[in-house]
Amino acid sequence: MSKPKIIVTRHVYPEVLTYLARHFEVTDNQTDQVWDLNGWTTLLGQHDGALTMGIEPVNEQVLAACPQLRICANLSVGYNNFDVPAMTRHKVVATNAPDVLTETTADFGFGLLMATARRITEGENYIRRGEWNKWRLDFFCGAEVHGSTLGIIGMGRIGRAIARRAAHGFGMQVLYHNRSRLSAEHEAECKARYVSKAELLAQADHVVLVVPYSKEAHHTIGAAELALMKPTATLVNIARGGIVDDVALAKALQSGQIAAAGLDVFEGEPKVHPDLLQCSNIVLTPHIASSTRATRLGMAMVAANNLIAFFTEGKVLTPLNPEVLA
Ligand code: 8YV
Repeated sequence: MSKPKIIVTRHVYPEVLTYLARHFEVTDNQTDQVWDLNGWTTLLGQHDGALTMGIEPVNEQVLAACPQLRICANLSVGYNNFDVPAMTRHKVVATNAPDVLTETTADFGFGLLMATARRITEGENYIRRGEWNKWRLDFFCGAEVHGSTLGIIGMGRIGRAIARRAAHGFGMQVLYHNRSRLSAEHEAECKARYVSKAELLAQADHVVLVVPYSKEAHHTIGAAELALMKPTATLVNIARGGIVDDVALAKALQSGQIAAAGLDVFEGEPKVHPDLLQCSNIVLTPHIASSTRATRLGMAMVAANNLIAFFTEGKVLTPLNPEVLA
């Protein structure tokens, strides 16, 4: 019997391809080309399954052109590239890769908070420009992290992992806002207090965004929200571009409405809004919060195992639309 045909949409570690090749006829993209929508749709239409990176659109228009397709397995935990209801209508299984990246991403979120609050890259850039010629008492004075108040918007697995670091490692007060309140057990574990978004923004010294992207979450932080924050506050976004209104943020950073921002994700990335690039009180990273070799390999393996389980046993490990399997 011929093997199912799957496509791996971008460069992956070779061991992932070796593993997949035991079960599938694999089309890889080890030259890491970025296909346009037509190219992507045409290629996807020639396969039974896809290992996707969380950025390729799988929507009504794409699905209509891919009648052979049965499953798309994201290696990311975020799945805003999928139109899940459309996938369900087309009987295409959708999976993501939760858990495997939680601690690594929380480490990064905390690192970005530290770098932003303590102005680490501003200091580095100053040295690189050759401007450092004497020490000053108020040199790159930043904001305290230990003992301060952290507000987390989006209290899923990654939010809770950041809260644990903050409460237990740095003695921070943790406030959170989420669609639903956590169980008493989870609140106690990360010593976190549920508050409204407005209260969180007004009280927090540092705000970290870990909310998944959805239409409802678009511009969770815009001009009105930035206006509620303390002028000394730090904003960190490791969630998705579009959760923050980048233009409003650039204005708030330039006018001193808030002190600093750390951004790993951007509206329209890999493009970054030029107004943000003009701000010195900002730390920018290119969507790398989960990027360690072990974690990225683990994420790819979760996606690979979803594809294998689906084609060999008719089930998956981390379904987003289990009704398709039923
Ligand atoms: C991924 C992420 O690296 O898992 C997610 O949702 O944002 C990252 O960890 C990214 O989505 C890959 O495209």
